[in-house]
Amino acid sequence: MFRLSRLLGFSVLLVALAGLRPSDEQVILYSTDFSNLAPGSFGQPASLGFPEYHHIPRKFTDGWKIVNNRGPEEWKVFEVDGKHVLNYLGYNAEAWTKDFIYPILCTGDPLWGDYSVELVMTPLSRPEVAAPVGLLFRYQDGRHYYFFGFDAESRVVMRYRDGEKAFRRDGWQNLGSRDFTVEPGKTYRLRIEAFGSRLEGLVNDERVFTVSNDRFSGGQIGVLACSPVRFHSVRVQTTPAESAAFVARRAKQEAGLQDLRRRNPKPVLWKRFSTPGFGVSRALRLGDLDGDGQTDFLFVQSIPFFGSNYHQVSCLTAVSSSGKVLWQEGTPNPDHAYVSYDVAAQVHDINDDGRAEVVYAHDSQIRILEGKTGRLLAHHPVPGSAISAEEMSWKEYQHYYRRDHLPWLNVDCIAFANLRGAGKPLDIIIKDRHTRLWAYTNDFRLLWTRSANLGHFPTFSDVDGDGKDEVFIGYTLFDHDGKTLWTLDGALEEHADGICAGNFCGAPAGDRVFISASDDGVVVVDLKGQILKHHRIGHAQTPSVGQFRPDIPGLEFCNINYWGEPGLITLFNTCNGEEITRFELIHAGSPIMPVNWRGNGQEFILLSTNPEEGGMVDGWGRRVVVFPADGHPNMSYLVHDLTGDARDEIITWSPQELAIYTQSEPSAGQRVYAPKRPPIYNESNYVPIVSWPGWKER
Ligand SMILES: [Ca+2]
Ligand SMILES: [Ca+2]
Ligand SMILES: [Ca+2]
Ligand SMILES: [Ca+2]
Repeated sequence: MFRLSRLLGFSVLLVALAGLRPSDEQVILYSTDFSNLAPGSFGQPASLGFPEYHHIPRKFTDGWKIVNNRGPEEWKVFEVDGKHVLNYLGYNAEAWTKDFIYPILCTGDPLWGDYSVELVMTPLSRPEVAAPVGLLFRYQDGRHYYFFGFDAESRVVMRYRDGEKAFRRDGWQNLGSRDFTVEPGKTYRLRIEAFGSRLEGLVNDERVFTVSNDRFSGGQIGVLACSPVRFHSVRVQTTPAESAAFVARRAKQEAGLQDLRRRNPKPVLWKRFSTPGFGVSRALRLGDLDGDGQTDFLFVQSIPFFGSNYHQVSCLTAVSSSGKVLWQEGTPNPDHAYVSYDVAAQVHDINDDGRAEVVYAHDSQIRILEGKTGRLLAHHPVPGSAISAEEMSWKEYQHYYRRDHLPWLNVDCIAFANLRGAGKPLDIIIKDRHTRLWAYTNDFRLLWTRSANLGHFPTFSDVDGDGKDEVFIGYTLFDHDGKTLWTLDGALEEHADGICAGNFCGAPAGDRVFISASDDGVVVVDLKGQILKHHRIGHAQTPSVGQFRPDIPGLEFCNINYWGEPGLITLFNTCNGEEITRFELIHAGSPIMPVNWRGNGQEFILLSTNPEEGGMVDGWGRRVVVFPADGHPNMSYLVHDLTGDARDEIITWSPQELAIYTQSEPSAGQRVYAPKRPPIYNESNYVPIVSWPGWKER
């Protein structure tokens, strides 16, 4: 999004355009010939780290944003005859992207309304293998926009996209299509005039479509490329009246945003310490390791293998609440800071003696260390890795390597539940990636093991009220004894990235299961496993539930997309399962976390702690809290109340250091919002964060 200063600084050029409308003076909203881009890779990541749960900045792209994260490396800038051109040099033919995810760049302002766009481009692909290339206008997000350009089979088309029709099938709605011989290597000038509902498309000044459509009334512009193409220049223009109206809209929005920000506490630094050599990416655990009542930190380094889909823990470093190293197990190495999977390590009182242990998988063992000292208390063998004959779900995940390539289980994650009815979470679930789970007692007697399409991390809830937790994982609900209560493995296609259950609405019989189901979208299920709603919103990733919209009954389910259109956030009403709103502020899909920042009952959504791209967003998609540009680490982040006032602190770190932000002022009022969160002993890069309502009297 452009900043206001930049917006007001744009050169208001008035040009009389021959052939458009004789008397129309035009204002240039945006113009580029790509000369500001350096030849070479376009928009590549600027640092190490897996963007699924980290903030990874990209190198300078002159205001252009890469919407899609399948194949962004195929965008390249070349210098040809002294001029810079932007090329897309991939084929969008892979199973993961074909026909439902498109390589897209966008730029401009969401508040742009009526305008014309001119794109000069040279298709490069042979006609028989060509795929869509062209321009986007009135872009809303990575799944909603108009397209005008060349399609396969020598056609010029105008259409709009409305999400997805069915599993991995795009939601194109055709507005116009006609034969057009596209010569590879020849340069074409595509022009769109979008004024009100009248949409006109021209190729080389020839008007090919004039249609009336009002699906989207304004938005950014972009380019779309599914086969090799070269872009030379882009220009966006509008009338002086529309330009003035846009500037007024922008100023009004900015003033409103500044007002909202003024009403919120500012993030102020509370603690900051360095983590020399032992620091991590998103492989941090919280817990009171030394038993002094304050929350401490466990940094987990690991060495990846099998294409970074598996890993071995290499170093644990326990650090006190004040930043002092308590103990270390293994050899620290900054090269081992990065993860691209879950982390099989937790802090939990597994032996029920009132003191925390560290429970982690290492090689062929589960090891239990004393939290205060790191002393080895116990170790237990992990299960063998053999795949049984009736086990089928591993076939879904062959790209992760079969677990039986090793003789023992490479443990994906560890979670604690109350399966036996002890009244405490003294039972253990471990799993592979992602087809079998094992349930153990806290002295590692096997309770049961099952296979299903598991996805990532389990959540637990005693939904039948017998004092024993049921296990929600993947598309399946297991009873406490491992009995399958229901499964949607046959009904859905892909895998669950996050599942959570409960009465989020608060109404009688309001229990629901919400699944962020990767390419299956968001699925709303009742407690008997009946699908009530199915929203095909793209690759649905780690969700959260919180009080993001106090004006709407119940809590809101908040999903962020990752693969495909990362950063697209959609809110759902947990009472009726319907979509409330969606917004795409950034093109990164890190887990979104509810933040009890004000303590007044309204929660915000943490995007990241990056000063420019991050911040906290309210349930209307407004960035209402921003972080200071003070050089703080902002690769990874967690939300947790550390000061004891019920409002959340933001823990933010990089492999080099860790910082904690708290509010600039105390909360007002007789009581403070004090939501109940998932237990910190069940931390995961895939755990849905359900923020249950609660209040604390002062
Ligand atoms: Ca402590
Ligand atoms: Ca203990
Ligand atoms: Ca139960
Ligand atoms: Ca606090």
